[in-house]
Amino acid sequence: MTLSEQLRKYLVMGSQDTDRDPAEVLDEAIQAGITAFQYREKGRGSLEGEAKLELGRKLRGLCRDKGILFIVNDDLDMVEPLEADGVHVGQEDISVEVIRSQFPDKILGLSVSTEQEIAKSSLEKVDYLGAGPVFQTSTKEDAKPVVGIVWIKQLREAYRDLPIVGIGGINTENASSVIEAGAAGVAVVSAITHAESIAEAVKRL
Ligand code: TZP
Ligand code: MG
Repeated sequence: MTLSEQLRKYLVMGSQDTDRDPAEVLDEAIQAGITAFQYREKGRGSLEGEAKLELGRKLRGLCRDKGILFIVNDDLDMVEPLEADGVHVGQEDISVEVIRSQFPDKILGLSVSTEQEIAKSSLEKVDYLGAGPVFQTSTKEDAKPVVGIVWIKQLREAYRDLPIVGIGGINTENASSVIEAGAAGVAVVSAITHAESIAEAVKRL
């Protein structure tokens, strides 16, 4: 599978995103057909320290068993302990140059929301772009202004060789518009973690 194919249905989740056991949620999502997972333990109610690492190990194990990409969000110090396939960072995090020199072989994803962010980022160091929030989201409290489908199209035209993953407010109704705009995949939190039926939601995505 190419990286683009692996990024197709990308679940992003931490314990704060579900009232259930996150391992159960991830397991159901994997069985239903997600292709990638990002461990994003962040925001109100999230775990810290050893508990965070412990849950990470459990989720990592599930992904390894099923050959699902396992990416950690921001926490560079979890990459090695969890033997992550990669790391996803935003603009507020350490620069991608530094991360690339520290992890030459890991998959590196970078969130971009504006032209200014693009201008100050070394895109040649990254393996894929996270673009969003495409639609309104209530999952991330400090989310940037909505960028819309048009941002996916712009990135697609400007960076032909970089897979793009849309994120933010993507659900079973609007996911196809994100792919049609040129995204390799859709990254979702609540469309899966708050679904009545995870199996159904993943299939419809
Ligand atoms: N980054 C930009 S929007 C977002 C993140 C992590 C949250 C997406 O959550 P949802 O529930 O899929 O809108
Ligand atoms: Mg970040």
